[in-house]
Amino acid sequence: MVIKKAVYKTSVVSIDKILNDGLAEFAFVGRSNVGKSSLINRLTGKKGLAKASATPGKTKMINYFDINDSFRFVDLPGYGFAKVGQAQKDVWSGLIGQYLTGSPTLATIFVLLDIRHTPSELDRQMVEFLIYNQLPFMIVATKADKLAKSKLANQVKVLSRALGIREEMFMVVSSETGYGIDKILNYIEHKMESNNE
Ligand SMILES: Nc1nc2c(ncn2[C@@H]2O[C@H](COP(=O)(O)OP(=O)(O)O)[C@@H](O)[C@H]2O)c(=O)[nH]1
Ligand SMILES: [Mg+2]
Repeated sequence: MVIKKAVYKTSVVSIDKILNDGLAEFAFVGRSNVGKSSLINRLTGKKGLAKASATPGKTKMINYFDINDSFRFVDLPGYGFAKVGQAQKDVWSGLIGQYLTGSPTLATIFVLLDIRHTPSELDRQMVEFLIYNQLPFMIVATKADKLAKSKLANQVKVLSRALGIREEMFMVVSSETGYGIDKILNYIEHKMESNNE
């Protein structure tokens, strides 16, 4: 698929403001700094679309982008800022959790993990939450350019075992080099086709 048009739509900070107009949504979740905004920029070919890196304000919002006038990308707040404890547990009962369980047109949730790191407790909780709620998700292992190509496949095995998720659910990408970006675009294209059947 080619993304010809990508425009910022809006940002919301409370659940009563989430969009609900029937457009299919592809959401991006993961800890802060894992590469959510960079991936959206790379997929759309628009460098400044989702502000990459530390813009603290935006990171607490749900940011929507309209793609090809036919679906949306949704940049979700990063988890992992707060210290472990009550504040952290509230992530799932808070905005992210409410968005994920309250968005009937969610086509896929892309869960981003840094390919170099063992999944954190919060990554594990996220995956459990998605499985428990029977939500459609895929795992995206980011920053592939930071590892030798020969090590990528084995690292996917490691992550797959750590999470108890089959390897077929993993896509490996680099927003830096563009590695794996076509796979995600193809995946989205197929998902949209099957949505329209
Ligand atoms: N080397 C490398 N750096 C990346 C990649 N993706 C993101 N980054 C860097 O990681 C940092 C956080 O990225 P960002 O997209 O803002 O993460 P977010 O907080 O999940 O939205 C920034 O400094 C990016 O330049 C990648 O594929 N390769
Ligand atoms: Mg971001």
